[in-house]
Amino acid sequence: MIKIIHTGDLHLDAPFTLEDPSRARERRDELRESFRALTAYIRDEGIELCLMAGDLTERGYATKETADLLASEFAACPGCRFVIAPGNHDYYRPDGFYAGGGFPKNVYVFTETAPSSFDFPELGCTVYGFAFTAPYLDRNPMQGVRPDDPSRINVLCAHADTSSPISRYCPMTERDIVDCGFDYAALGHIHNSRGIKHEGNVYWAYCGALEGRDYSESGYKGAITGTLDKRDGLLSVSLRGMRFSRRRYADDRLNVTGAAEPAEAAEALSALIARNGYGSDTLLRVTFEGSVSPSFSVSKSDLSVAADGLYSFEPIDATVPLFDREKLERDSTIRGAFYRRLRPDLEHGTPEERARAAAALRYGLAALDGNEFVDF
Ligand SMILES: [Mn+2]
Repeated sequence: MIKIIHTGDLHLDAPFTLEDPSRARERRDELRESFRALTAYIRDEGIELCLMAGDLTERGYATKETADLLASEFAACPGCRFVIAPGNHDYYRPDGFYAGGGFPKNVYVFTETAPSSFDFPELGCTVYGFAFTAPYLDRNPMQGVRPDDPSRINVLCAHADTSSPISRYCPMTERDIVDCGFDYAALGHIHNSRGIKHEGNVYWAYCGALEGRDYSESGYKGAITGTLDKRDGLLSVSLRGMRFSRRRYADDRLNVTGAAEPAEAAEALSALIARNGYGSDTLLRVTFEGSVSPSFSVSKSDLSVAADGLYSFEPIDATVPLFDREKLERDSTIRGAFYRRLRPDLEHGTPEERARAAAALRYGLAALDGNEFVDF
């Protein structure tokens, strides 16, 4: 039985796009902390094999400091073998990071696109894989490759894309994975893990990113860990996801139909935050939607008290000022005519057309009412 952990898509040194530059720096440091938490776990649990499925660093941003961090953390886990399959960001170059990284002896890096393997007889395990050697890899090098010795625990560690057969990032279908017949395929590239899949005795998973970096990478992130065992040809796999991320992105929606006052949006936001347990670990974005009074609009300053306990907060106003639409429908003045002119876009437009028409209605009705519209 071997104890493994599967990580990847760390993107150490990645820039975080946050409004506040000090927060962006803090997030970069926290990402390093998450990696240190992972290596601490490796030590504490006696993990024997760490599969690193590419994109350890961000292209163009990897620093000497990051190389030193990786080397020192690997060295601090002498009982664990680290196998690295470079991806499209940290692709292998003879003059690059991995070639001259000064990594300790327990680090094994794939260096070419042709399939190769590292054998660990003491674990009864062989790890197959390949490296990106450029930002793109248009074909799947593992096609037709089978494990040499079926009595071993045979693992694939690879940066590959199962989402499209024409991907430029090593297109690999789930059928390809099953056909290869590895016991476990530890994959990287897709930053949101979809859990551990299997067909028959072939298991595979994306570990996902270690820390989310934007709202498209929402939820807690981490690694996959557990055991692989094979006795008398009988495979047993026991793996689970484990959180290592310090924070999470959350992208939520709030329907505020009928709202006329900013306080109503604040109240709805407070309830949402309480309901979903969003706290100081959460970077929350909320899209406000629904038909509202034409005088209503969403502004960050009105919501700052409600959002106070969050790490960061970003509101998006997608409300439509249609709350008194029946009245506008019957309105025979220029207000009604203005509304009816905008109605097709408000009701059937693309999201951009709707947003533009909604803004036009707000500004227009406010102007017709003799109010100067104050935009925040
Ligand atoms: Mn990646």
